[in-house]
Amino acid sequence: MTTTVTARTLTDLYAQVQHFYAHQMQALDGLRFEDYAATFTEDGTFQHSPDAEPARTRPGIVRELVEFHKRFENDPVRRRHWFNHIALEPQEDGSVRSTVYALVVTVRPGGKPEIAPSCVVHDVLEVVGDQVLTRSRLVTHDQMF
Ligand code: SDN
Repeated sequence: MTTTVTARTLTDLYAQVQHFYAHQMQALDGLRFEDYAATFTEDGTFQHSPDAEPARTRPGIVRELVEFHKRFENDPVRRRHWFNHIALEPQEDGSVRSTVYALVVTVRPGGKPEIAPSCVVHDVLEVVGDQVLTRSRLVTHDQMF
């Protein structure tokens, strides 16, 4: 069954999107890049930094993340992306604009958490029944102004 966004309460949608983001970002932080890419539409786009080219399609997103994470090859590090202040705006076409604050927390063995960068995530989500997918994601960084 297909349910349009307009037929739902915002509360239901909000819980659904929070649940989606929890699984999506735990895939990224667990370095499960194929699982992360599978949370995008087939033709999805992903730009994690303003100075990076947008990655397109699921295989393109995996390639970009593998490339980006090479910088941590000899650097034992755990990174976690914390999402907060998720603001949703359902659109006429059934998609949902989602604007989210994100902090990237980095921890090295025995070290203290470092918080950087501080970001704003600009997503367009496709919500069809029980399924949420990211159609596009642009991440802006607060230090770049
Ligand atoms: O997927 C995200 C990201 C992300 O992938 C990021 C990456 O490096 C790979 C969702 C929401 C926010 C982000 C933020 C980043 C930060 C970016 C650059 C960096 O850590 O220096």
